Amino acid sequence: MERQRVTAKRSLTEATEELLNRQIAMEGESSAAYLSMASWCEMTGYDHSAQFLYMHSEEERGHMLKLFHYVNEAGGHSIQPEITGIQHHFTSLREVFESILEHEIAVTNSINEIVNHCYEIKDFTTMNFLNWFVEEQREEETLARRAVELFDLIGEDGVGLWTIDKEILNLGNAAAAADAGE
Ligand code: OFO
Repeated sequence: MERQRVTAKRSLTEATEELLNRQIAMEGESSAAYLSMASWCEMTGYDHSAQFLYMHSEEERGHMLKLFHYVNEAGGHSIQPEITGIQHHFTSLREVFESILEHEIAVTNSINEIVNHCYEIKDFTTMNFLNWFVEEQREEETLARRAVELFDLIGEDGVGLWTIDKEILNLGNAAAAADAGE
């Protein structure tokens, strides 16, 4: 027999729970998408970008778990998302990073919508919790934008792509070091 929820009362609304579960799915999709990109990069010989993306995929799983624990601790039910439709093939390294930038902008918009919802219903607890994601998205977007800029700054001809591949990992390592020093 299914175990009943012990605490029936909670301040988390069903609407907020649903929005947070959608965000859980989005972070899970990010993790899966970046893992798939890491595989393509490794298979294509972009080893540094692959390393960056393997790390990034782990980071996204961390984001998903942060939300997962919050929803359950707030008296809700975190749902493990079904993840399908992941892209496995790419035409270029530039395409990989352009789609990361687009994806991160979509994640920022999604977080902002949930924060706005929390503000409107005065759920300041969840709003406060989401502040971490607001700041994280600022960093994630900057990182993705810097990676895309490398393609025009360095140029893809000659040893260009080889250099871009190395610089992408440098960007990732610098961001990780900055996070660790926080
Ligand atoms: Fe979770 O920040 Fe990227 O998607």
